[in-house]
Amino acid sequence: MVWRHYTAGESHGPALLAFLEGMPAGLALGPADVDPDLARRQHGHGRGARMAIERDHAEFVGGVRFGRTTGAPLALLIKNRGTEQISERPAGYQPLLFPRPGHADLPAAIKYGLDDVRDVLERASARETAARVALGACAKQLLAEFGIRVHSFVERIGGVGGAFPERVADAARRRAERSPVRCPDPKLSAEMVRAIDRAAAAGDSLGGIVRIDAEGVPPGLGSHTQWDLRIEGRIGAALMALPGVKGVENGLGFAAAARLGSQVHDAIYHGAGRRWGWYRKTNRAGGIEGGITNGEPVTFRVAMKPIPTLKKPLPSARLRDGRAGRAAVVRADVCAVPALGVVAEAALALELAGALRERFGGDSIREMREHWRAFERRLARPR
Ligand code: EPS
Repeated sequence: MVWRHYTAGESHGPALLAFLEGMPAGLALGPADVDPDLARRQHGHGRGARMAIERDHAEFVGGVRFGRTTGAPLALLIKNRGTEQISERPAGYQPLLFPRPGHADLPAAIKYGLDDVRDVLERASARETAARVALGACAKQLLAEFGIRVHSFVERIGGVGGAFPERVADAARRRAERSPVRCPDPKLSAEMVRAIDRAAAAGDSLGGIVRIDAEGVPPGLGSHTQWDLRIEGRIGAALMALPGVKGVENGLGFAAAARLGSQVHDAIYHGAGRRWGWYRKTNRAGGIEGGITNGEPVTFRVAMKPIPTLKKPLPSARLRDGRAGRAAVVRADVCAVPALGVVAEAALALELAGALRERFGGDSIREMREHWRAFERRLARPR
């Protein structure tokens, strides 16, 4: 079974491109399923002036006919509005000479032998995440066919954060969607907005923590039998690979290390009225045990570092000759944590949808449903 995706395109080039192979035939899919997530990614207090320029829209260039997938690779195109000429150097072009600490600027310039930071930032820019969000929205459509929903919210921005319950109510999720920082707690939201404003006024930037959950995930995705089949490893790798991410936790995560086993593991129950029969009253494992989903919500937390572009820049050294100076200052966001939640949803959705394809196979939605129903029948049978 093939399930792979990749993206191409630069931040200020003509467009971003996104490809996904492995989608079954017969799934209803179109821009109306993708554009709302593209818009959610663009929102959030702390974004820079670029977000007022872009109106992201996904054009389906391949894989869909008359509103349904055909089984062919999906190809999506998102046009950039904030473009620059890339075929020829325009008159008055200013290269960026001083790399920003914390950005890909220096390591990539060393690696590729470049002396203009713009050659790096064009592809390192988190603009690329628009393409991944578009693919994630397609994956979410597939998951939705099987009752699986993916959500996110912001737990912390800089020094402002709170503790949130293992199971989050739908009302809290709706509040997060209305919050300018995607946080379900209105008081914390207001404090986060103020913290972002303070950082902006000081010429600084802020990171934070987002929580992502998938509900309705069946037991049995991933496998304990091989390291690269373990589902938390696959999801964890996808989340760690998002721009700015420095830490990922599943369930209790690092906090589990300080507790006794009896305070960490989720006691097992079985009841006829339950969706999968088996269930837990707590979900400290974050829905995964032994590299396999256990039927509880899959939960992750993702930590993002502050944006590397600082209006009051840190010391740096010129790429060409190492001359001391200050890091480049360009238009940028002060905080992109609210957007990270939407991007992390996409990464989780893509990994879960891939694991779902592996588990239930089939070349069409109809075949996948037949396999899913056989699995449900097996779980429903008393042992
Ligand atoms: C980014 C810098 C800013 C952000 C950009 C990520 O863009 P610009 O350099 O054009 O002002 O707005 O994010 C996006 C364009 C986006 O769509 O998220 C960076 O350097 O990473």
